[in-house]
Amino acid sequence: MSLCLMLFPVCPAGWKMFSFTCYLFSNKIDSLENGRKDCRDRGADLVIIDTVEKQEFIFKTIKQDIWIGLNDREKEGTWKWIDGTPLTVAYWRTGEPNDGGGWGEEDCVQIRSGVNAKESWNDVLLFRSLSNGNHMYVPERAHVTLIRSTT
Ligand SMILES: [Ca+2]
Ligand SMILES: [Ca+2]
Repeated sequence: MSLCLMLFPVCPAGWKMFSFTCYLFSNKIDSLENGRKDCRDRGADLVIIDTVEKQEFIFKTIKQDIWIGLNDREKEGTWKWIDGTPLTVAYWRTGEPNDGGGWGEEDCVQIRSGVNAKESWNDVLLFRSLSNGNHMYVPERAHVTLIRSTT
């Protein structure tokens, strides 16, 4: 008789797994602040992009622009992730970040869908008044449940 024990990570129903982290592509559209609150209510937070693989995964899965957890609200031009880590590798659109280019202070970041994966970030106003200020958001949940399977 042989017994095989395996540990494998699982995500809650409806969430997608990538690299041992769960993502919910719910197509929900809201303001950055409401989006972040919804993420946190789910035990998650806005997406943090720390590898090129993750950038490509998120980019290819989204159907519209999304908020990500990056901002320079504390100090203009100093980009920080919502977990406090500084930005090291970025995927800005050409000409971005432009801090609004005179239209206002852009301190929050969206990933534009339908452009190039590695050139898709744009800094935007927290409350966009020029156009629709609501984007989709993708909760990212770092913790996965480990369950033990015996076969
Ligand atoms: Ca800014
Ligand atoms: Ca911009």
